[in-house]
Amino acid sequence: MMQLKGGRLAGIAAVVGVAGLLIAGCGQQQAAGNASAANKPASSSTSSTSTPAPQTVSYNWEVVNGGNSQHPDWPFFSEDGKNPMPATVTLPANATVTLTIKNYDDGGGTVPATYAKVSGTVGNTETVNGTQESSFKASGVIAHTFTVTGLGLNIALPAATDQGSTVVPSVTVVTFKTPAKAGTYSWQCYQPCGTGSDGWGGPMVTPGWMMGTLQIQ
Ligand SMILES: [Cu+2]
Repeated sequence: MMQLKGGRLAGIAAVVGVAGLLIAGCGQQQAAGNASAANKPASSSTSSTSTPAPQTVSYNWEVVNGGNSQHPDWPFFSEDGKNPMPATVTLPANATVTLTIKNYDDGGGTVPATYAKVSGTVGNTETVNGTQESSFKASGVIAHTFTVTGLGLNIALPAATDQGSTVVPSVTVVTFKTPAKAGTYSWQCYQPCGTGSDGWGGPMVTPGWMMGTLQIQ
């Protein structure tokens, strides 16, 4: 489990109150959480009964269009612009998250209509290159999506543009609220950008690349 690059220390503080059960084995120590954990029955399997204080956090992600030595031809979501995301991405619970995603992939594909609409964000909108958007054409525009079905969250990432030999990334900014309670969700890109005849292989099925786990804690 990794804390996202750019996250604030407050994100770690938000873990206070989450039972030690959840974070045992993740290599994190949350001494302040011991008091509430001690009051739980030993057999408790719930991860949290308290709501952390609200907070505001922001992160910068990228979608990189290949070039990773592991799989040079696969696009991937990234925190550092070089490596895929961790298999499990962690966001604080009860937080207002502003996410900025620079997409360097210039290939727009086709998505089911559902994923051409922005959902689950504040106002069901996102800002792309400074312009507020709520939906896109389903074909030829969207290069990738960051979709968390369990949260109703769909962020569509329009293709980058080529200007001569320079790729100008699309810059998408969204704000959304995370659930008040801890939980585990799946995220997936729904533009078939992977390998195989249907585009659903390779990065589309490899955690951290075009899909993975989202942990709210
Ligand atoms: Cu994708």
